[in-house]
Amino acid sequence: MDFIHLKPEQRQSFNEDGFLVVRKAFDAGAVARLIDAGDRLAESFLNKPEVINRPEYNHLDLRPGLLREKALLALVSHPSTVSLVVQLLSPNIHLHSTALIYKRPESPEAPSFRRGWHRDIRIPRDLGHGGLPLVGIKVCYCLTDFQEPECGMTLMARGSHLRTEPLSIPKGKVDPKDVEVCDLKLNAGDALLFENRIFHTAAPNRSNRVSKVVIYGYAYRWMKPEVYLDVADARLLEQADPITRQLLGGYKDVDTPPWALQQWAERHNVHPKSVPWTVEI
Ligand SMILES: O=C(O)CCC(=O)C(=O)O
Repeated sequence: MDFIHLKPEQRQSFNEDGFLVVRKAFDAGAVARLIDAGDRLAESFLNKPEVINRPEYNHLDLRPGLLREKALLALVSHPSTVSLVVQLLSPNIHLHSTALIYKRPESPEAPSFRRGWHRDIRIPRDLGHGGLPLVGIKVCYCLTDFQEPECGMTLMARGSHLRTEPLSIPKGKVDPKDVEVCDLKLNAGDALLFENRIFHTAAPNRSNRVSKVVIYGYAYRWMKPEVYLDVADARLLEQADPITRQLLGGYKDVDTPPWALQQWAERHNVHPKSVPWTVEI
């Protein structure tokens, strides 16, 4: 995997906002290959008759089976995004989740479907909202342009990753009042990195085209991947390059060092802080 240096201003913006936009993360050829692959997986969804006033009918959130497509498998170790994830999180990571999210146009009058502000991985259910750890980063790859308001992009509450309480939503409304809600303007080929603690939500697609994204989540290797990723295909692992093998869960236990990304990071002068068990006093 090629090394892409994380700029200090990118780190700062990720730390302050809880998300980071990477412009032109993949080229037009990759966009076309990913759309081909995504459309194949979404074929029955795309061929359903349009029911404009049934928003639930117009959203596809497909989780299993993505890695059977070559273009989607190649994305697992995509340099311009995964390099940054390693520098923001750690070399000790693996793929934690996959999703193909397509949204067909919805009626502007229909109530907002799946508007549900949340933090990822359900950690606050156990630990509460205070002092939450950063344990995972999702990469949202845009396969279509997102230039209009409410055209299907996931909404981000800027800076809410550091919030120590639930979001406050005024009665009868769907969005919080005291945080900046970002409906980001992105192009096909751009990627949006966002961390597990940031409050975010699905948003409607009120445009006249189908919106398309692929979202891959990466997390520390001691975090159990989503159940549909559990059984890594042996043949797939055998054929994969060492970094992809690590990301697909190729090391059986967490005591095995994350050799592939650790060596890659060292080669590129990325040295995660060392945390000893004991210190001499
Ligand atoms: O469908 C969406 O835009 C929301 C995706 C989301 O909430 C997630 O990936 O955690």
